[in-house]
Amino acid sequence: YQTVILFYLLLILAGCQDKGENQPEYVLRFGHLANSQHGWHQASLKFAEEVKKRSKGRVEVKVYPNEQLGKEMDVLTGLLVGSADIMITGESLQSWSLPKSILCATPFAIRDSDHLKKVAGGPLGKEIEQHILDVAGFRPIAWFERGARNLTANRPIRHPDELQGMILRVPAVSLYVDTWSALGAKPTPMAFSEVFTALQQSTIHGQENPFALIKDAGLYEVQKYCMLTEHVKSWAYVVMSNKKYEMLPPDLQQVIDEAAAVMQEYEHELFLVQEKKDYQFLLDQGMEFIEVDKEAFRKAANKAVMEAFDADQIDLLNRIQQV
Ligand code: 2Q2
Repeated sequence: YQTVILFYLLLILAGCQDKGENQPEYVLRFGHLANSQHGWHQASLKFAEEVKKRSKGRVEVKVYPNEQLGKEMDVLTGLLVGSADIMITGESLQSWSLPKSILCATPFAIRDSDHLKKVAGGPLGKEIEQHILDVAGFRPIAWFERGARNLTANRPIRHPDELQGMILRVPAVSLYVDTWSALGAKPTPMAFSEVFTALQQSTIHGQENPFALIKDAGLYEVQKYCMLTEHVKSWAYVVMSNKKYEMLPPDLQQVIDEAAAVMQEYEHELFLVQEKKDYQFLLDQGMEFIEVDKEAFRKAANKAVMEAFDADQIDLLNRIQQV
């Protein structure tokens, strides 16, 4: 009889211990706007896996694609109030009194992929990251190269003159509003998760994004033409609430840093092969690619940027262009 009781006691104890080992001490919510096909999602899952492995299950990262955790601007607030912990963002940070952050996506500032890597991964990138951390309390833990942004619409556009009257969705980025206004369109800020429906219902006529998002959000179903404007070559940041980061013990902070480095490298590898595939996919789906008068776009955009930027932003832009 006693042995039976002892046996059950042991079972209960084992159960408790088991629970203790399996329950994570920390759960981190990681949101982004892309869908589960997108490289950002694959990279986020890689991060979650690395964190779990390296923390031996003490930290769990839950990934929410498709703005499931909220629209980009709302998740930024979420990071501060604790309803989200990690997210992928970039130029939208401009609206958070982070003037230097817009340099990650300034029209015609970056020449090519090589230039982008030197800037984002070098001292100027560090300067932007430090600014984001110091001013807003968002801690950049990785950066992702993105494909060039291209304009899509249901009519071909070769010159800015043809943009007159076009209602163009842009993310909530004031420099994008300034630039597209100067180019002649009617830019209207909108969350990414609303773009497909808005295009379908023709409340907007066009949008601009890299091939990857045009493909993964199915925008080719509602847009016939892709104008090769390549007006923005940008990178995005994976940012974590610094408050949350600092709540973690040092060993787990190290886990985050290491897992983020693995995620970054993984995303860079994915990006290398993905761009060409995405282009081919869009072509196969019947999208038509249109060469534009790039110089005309560049000239008008540069003028808008110079008018919108303050002295510090112009200084940073100059330093970027010297790299
Ligand atoms: O079009 C979009 O919503 C994205 O490609 C955005 O450029 C991106 O998420 C930025 O808003 C990043 O801050």
